[in-house]
Amino acid sequence: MEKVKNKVNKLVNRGLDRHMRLAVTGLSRAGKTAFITSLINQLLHSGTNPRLPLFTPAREGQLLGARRVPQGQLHIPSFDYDQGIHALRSSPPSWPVPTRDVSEIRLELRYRPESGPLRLLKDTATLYLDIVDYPGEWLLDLPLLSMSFVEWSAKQRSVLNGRRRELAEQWLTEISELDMLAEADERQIKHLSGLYTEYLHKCKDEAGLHWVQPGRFVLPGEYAGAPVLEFFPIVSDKLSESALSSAPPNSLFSLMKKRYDYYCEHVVKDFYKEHFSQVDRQIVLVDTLQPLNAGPDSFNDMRQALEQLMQSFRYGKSGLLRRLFSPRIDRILFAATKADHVTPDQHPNLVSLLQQLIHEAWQTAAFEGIDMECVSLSSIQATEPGNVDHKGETLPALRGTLESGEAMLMYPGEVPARLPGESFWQSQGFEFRQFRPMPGPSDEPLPHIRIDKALQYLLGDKLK
Ligand SMILES: Nc1nc2c(ncn2[C@@H]2O[C@H](COP(=O)(O)OP(=O)(O)OP(=O)(O)O)[C@@H](O)[C@H]2O)c(=O)[nH]1
Ligand SMILES: [Mg+2]
Repeated sequence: MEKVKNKVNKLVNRGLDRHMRLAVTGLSRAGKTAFITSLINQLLHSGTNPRLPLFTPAREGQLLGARRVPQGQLHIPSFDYDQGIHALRSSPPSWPVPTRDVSEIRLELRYRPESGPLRLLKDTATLYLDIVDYPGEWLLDLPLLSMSFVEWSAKQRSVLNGRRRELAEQWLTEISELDMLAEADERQIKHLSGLYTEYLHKCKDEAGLHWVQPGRFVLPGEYAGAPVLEFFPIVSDKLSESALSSAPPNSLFSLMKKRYDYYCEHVVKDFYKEHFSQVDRQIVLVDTLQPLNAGPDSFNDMRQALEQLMQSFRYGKSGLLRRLFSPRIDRILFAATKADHVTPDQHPNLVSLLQQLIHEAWQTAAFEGIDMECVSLSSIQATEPGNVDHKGETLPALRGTLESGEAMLMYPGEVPARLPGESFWQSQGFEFRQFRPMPGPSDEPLPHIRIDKALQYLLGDKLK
């Protein structure tokens, strides 16, 4: 009898467990991996963590603790939290490495329900939290799903000017004489796709640009070497639509169109279906500081890439994501990352700049009744606020250690509260230096700025 009772209790408990899936989105280098690592770290320490005053369940003691448990999707690699922490706690400390493939982690959070039906049934309850990490580049592929090969090619052609044209020169020269309607030659396609991929790498590495499509070309993951990653946009505008629509099936154009369609259908769609269809909450991380430092081209490119990203994530009935996968997101947090790169007096400007950057997406999501908030945060705080004396005046400053090992006390500059115009770029620089993470004991939670605020917004109500 006792055995049966235990079994029934177990089944009831399991039925009462809650699940939640958090989508961490952001362009490449926005700080996704650092955010996930810090979030896991803070939660794993939550039973005794003094660094979470804004996270009510931890502050009030409802959250009993958290632990890592085997993830639900067994075919996906596990998020390498240990490697990230090891790097951060090494001597000298270093940042987690850039993400090259998708990975996932599941946390089990134990809490004391404070009210509601759960409180009547149990003393403790469980929330399973699933988080996915992936390279930022892959997110920019979502818009491809609403474009044909010809439309996508036209879009690529429209940005091939200025610095991009210079970087694409070799590829452009070699394709200039190409007959798209002639019979396809596999070796030639491989060679030219290689040159196109090189151009994308240069955009990213040499020019610090974000808008790089298709994203898998620069970070192929499991598709490395597969023919689905061998195509390129047609940049000649000499071919009429009717000539293209009647292109022979064995022509270069038809073969590339086929690969593009396959890429959309099997690579892009599958990725979103697998990782974004079940999402409950989303955090959008935006690094505004690095592009502010790099100059107007980089800033505008980041802005454009972010706009594209947010357009794809439209949640309305006509939104691409909704039409394809109908996610049930009810809250989105927009976060300006790496706030420890500026002095605390600049944090309000950081938030207001972010608000301007995501203004349109905000309007759309608000219309759909989705809750939203904007914050500035630092997932892993690498500097401490200090002061400098300048001409008899005491000014706020930052103290930290540069990647080179040099100790530094500096004033990085002011963050514009509005989208920067000509005068900002001409009159004022913003100095962004890469800091090393601060050293610290491995049994203590990582230092951060407002991760507890993010936790409260994303999880607080789920742990009641
Ligand atoms: N100072 C400071 N630097 C940060 C913080 N978060 C991230 N960074 C810096 O930003 C870099 C990129 O952060 P990641 O978390 O790897 O970015 P990501 O979005 O995962 O990038 P991809 O994996 O390439 O898409 C890190 O290597 C750090 O140099 C932070 O809170 N403070
Ligand atoms: Mg990453």
